[in-house]
Amino acid sequence: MHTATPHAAFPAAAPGDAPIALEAQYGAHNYHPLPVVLTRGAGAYLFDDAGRRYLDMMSAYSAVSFGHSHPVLVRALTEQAGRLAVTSRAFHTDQLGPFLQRLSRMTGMARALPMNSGAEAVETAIKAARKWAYKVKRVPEGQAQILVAEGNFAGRTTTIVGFSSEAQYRDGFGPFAPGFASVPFGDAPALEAAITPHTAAFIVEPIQGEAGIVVPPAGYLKAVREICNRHNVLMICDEVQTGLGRTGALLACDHEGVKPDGLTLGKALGGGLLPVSAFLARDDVMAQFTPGDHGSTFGGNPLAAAVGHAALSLLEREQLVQRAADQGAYLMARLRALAHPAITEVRGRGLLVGVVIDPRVASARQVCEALMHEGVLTKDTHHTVVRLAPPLVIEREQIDVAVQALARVLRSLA
Ligand code: IF1
Repeated sequence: MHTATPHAAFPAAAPGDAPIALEAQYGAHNYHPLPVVLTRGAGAYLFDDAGRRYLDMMSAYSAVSFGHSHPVLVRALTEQAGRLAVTSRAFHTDQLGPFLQRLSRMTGMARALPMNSGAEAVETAIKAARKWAYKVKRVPEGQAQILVAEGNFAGRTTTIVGFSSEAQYRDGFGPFAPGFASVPFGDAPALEAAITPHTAAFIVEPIQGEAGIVVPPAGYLKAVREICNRHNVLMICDEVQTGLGRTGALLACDHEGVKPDGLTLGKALGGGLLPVSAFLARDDVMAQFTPGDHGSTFGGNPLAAAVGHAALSLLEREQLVQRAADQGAYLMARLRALAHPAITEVRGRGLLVGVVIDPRVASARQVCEALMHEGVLTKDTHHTVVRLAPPLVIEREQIDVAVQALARVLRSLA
């Protein structure tokens, strides 16, 4: 009797668009995906359930910088998974220390605290900044303030959406944590004017991703650094999206020669295979964490550490930072050379590029849907911006294919 199949009455999933219907019926509707069902990825390509091939011009919001299923990373993953995957931080492993050393040395930060998602890394930064403010800066208990930039995106936790300037991200999810205030992005004097004796930190993306690939004026990060120094405020850069080569520098802060006091990394840190994030900081900031203050069941697990370590090694070995700079410059030059009237702006840095579409011609979503039919996958942001952020391993010929597809799409929509 025990061998009877308990769910024999349930129909098996049918082929075709059944996966979409199943998501619609059994999932929460918190996303609006393009109508394509992906089954396989390799390098800069994705394949759907009908075997059609697509160029991936989004790379999972920069998480797949190395391309899909990079063999070196898959090997690191499978070898470690077969040996030791998850232990919790109740014990040491042979993988965590070397990973943290590599991560700290590459980024020039003193220490790293591993987490899983980007949002958790930002939450870790918030906790570190507040405790540093109370214990080192001597801000009165409960009064620490953290400044953020308008247009920020740092994840979906209740604390983080509480300081978002996007109404939809907040609507219905309050009450929110106090202790945050916003200043305009790219405006250094506004930051300085907002600082009070209780300000612990300023958290900022060097280039705002979700806001529509917004690049601040030249000199902004340098000015922020000077202001933070002057007022003993921590400069914390959220490089979950911009870090690890995406913008043509290891860190986007490097473009202005600026070193932050705290840094969040995620996405590409997991090699496109696992969620791996980290908060990195200078010594006196990280020293605020003592045993029991903070943690995560999965953070720093040996599987994540092995894959993260392999991803950092690969970044260096394949010189992907320089590659992002070169291919990004080529992509932007090709897009600008289109000189298409429906494109009102091409902006970004490295392989993090936004193409602004004239809303009188089409919405960015319409462009992305049409691009899908041309074999190019990407995602719109803020209704008017088509995001182009392919794997850093993308070839020039593949960039040409994507740009030609965009030109065809714009011609057909105009
Ligand atoms: C979604 C965009 C990208 C981030 C920065 C922290 C996080 C993110 C700078 C949190 C996450 C995401 C998440 C994704 C959409 C997305 C995004 F469309 F909003 F603009 F990447 F470009 N800091 N970014 O960009 O990381 O907790 O998600 O690992 O749908 O929410 P997470």
